[in-house]
Amino acid sequence: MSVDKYERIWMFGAGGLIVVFLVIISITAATQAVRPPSHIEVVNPATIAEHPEFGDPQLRVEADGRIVIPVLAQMFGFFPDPLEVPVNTPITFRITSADVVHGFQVVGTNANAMAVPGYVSQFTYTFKKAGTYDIACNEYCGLMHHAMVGKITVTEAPGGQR
Ligand SMILES: [Cu+2]
Repeated sequence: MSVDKYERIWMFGAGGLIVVFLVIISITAATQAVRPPSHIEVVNPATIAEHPEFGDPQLRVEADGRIVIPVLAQMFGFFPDPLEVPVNTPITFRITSADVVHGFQVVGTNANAMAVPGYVSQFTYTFKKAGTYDIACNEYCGLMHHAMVGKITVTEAPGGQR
């Protein structure tokens, strides 16, 4: 049985690529830890209950007027919940997990981050429309994953600002 010369070149080329990919995947898996893609900030999940920010997470207003919300994701809910924020105001979310990897997705927006134990995921989002939004966990985290839903109510800013 003979294989055409060009067929053989392509066979070895494709086989070589598979080997290269497997080597890259193996090296990555052996040397890289699971972590968020940006904003590397660490926190100890074992002592999270005593943490000054995440032990009893509460919405806070910084001296410069920014609204910051620390969020603790934990089987099977988000804390604090429900949330209430004003419309057209930048909201900085700081999210971590007490146990396994969870997701934090504000449904119908592009506000979306992973909640990884040991790390703080942070992003800032401005709601343009008042209303009530669901927050969904979009990383499978256990038996009640489907019930892990939070709520955020976006209210018209006081004084009728738009
Ligand atoms: Cu979850």
